[in-house]
Amino acid sequence: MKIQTAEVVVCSPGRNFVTLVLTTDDGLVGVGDATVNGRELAVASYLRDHVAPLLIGRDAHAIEDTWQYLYRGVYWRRGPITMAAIAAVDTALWDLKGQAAGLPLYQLLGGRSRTGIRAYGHAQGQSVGALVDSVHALQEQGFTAVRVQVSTPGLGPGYGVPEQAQIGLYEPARSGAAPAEELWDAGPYLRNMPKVFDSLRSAFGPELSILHDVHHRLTPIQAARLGKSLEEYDPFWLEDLTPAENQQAFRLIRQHTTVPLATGEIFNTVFDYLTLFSEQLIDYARSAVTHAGGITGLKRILELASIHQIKSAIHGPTDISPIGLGAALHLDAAIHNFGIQEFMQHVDSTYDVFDVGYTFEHGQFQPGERPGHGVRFDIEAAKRFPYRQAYLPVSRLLDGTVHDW
Ligand code: GCO
Ligand code: MG
Repeated sequence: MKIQTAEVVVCSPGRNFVTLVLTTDDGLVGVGDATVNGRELAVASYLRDHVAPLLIGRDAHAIEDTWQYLYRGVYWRRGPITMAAIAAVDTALWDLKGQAAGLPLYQLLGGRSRTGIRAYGHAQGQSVGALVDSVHALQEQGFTAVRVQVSTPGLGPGYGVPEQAQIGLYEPARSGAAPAEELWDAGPYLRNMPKVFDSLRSAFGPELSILHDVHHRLTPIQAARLGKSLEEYDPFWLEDLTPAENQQAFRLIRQHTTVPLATGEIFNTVFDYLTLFSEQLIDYARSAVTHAGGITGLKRILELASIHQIKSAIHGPTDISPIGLGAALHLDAAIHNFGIQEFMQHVDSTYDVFDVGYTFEHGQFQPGERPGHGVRFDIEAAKRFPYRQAYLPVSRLLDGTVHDW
């Protein structure tokens, strides 16, 4: 089975996505996701100009060799753009292998290890009241785990909360010639969050799994303080408490709190986790198929995580395309150390282009039984949704200093 064509499509059904479409000499079509939010054109060029020409004529079954060829052969290894490009190729090749075998991808990854894939949804609000309503709305959809994000008084809507006072989708990237700018001040945030969690536990009791994403904004000692202050409310996890490229920073947090910790959505190779794993500094690894070198790359990370009893929590925002989510669900179904799957729901127009084989019901996903990863890409429909320049916001402190968003 030889690769015959390799096409890169940037489209915007609801938001920007980068999709790689591979066809083979026996008429199969495999697709992969390479979406890097705010840098879509960079990864599209990497794929179109430097990778696609090298794929033509290669054996589509040689997944590991292709992965190593693209990882070691480029010399300038690692990084979000390189690893997203490799991810798209890898995911498309696993999709082709499943189709050639007539099997859903999870069967090639070891078969099912669980009956369903538990997901968490995104709840948000500009006030605690609006946040409570948002959690109720998710519970009605069957979610038993919710991520909660709320505005900090005096700091505007803030991360994870739509500008409009509405219960609905929060799309972080905003179209325009330059990034939007948001304010951050740790003081009011650290004083506000224990009150928010107290209200949530009063409203929903002890059973609901409550997750919160700090989004890289605290110093290590501020992170330790937040963890300690929320411990009595039993969070399912606190995510991205502090920038994790300094993996050792988590040692300080662990000294002060037993709250479970999640990080890694912006990581793209196993090397980003080595200290965090070996010293038990986190409990959930957040990398996605789309950003960590595909099924092959993420499987390697999660196998190492399993040695340290660290679980998966594959990143699943709207800027992971349905292809990236669909591929993740097959890993979720097969690996032993599954933790939870993020499900930030795509808007309807996204499904005009991506035909998914997975289902979501009663708070759980099923990967579907279609051969391959089961997500199909309508290249003609994609043309109706041209790319729109969009950036993730930039965060600044009250004195104007750039901060982590
Ligand atoms: C999450 C992430 C997202 C990111 C987004 C950036 O936990 O889902 O933090 O909300 O902000 O994926 O593109
Ligand atoms: Mg996050």
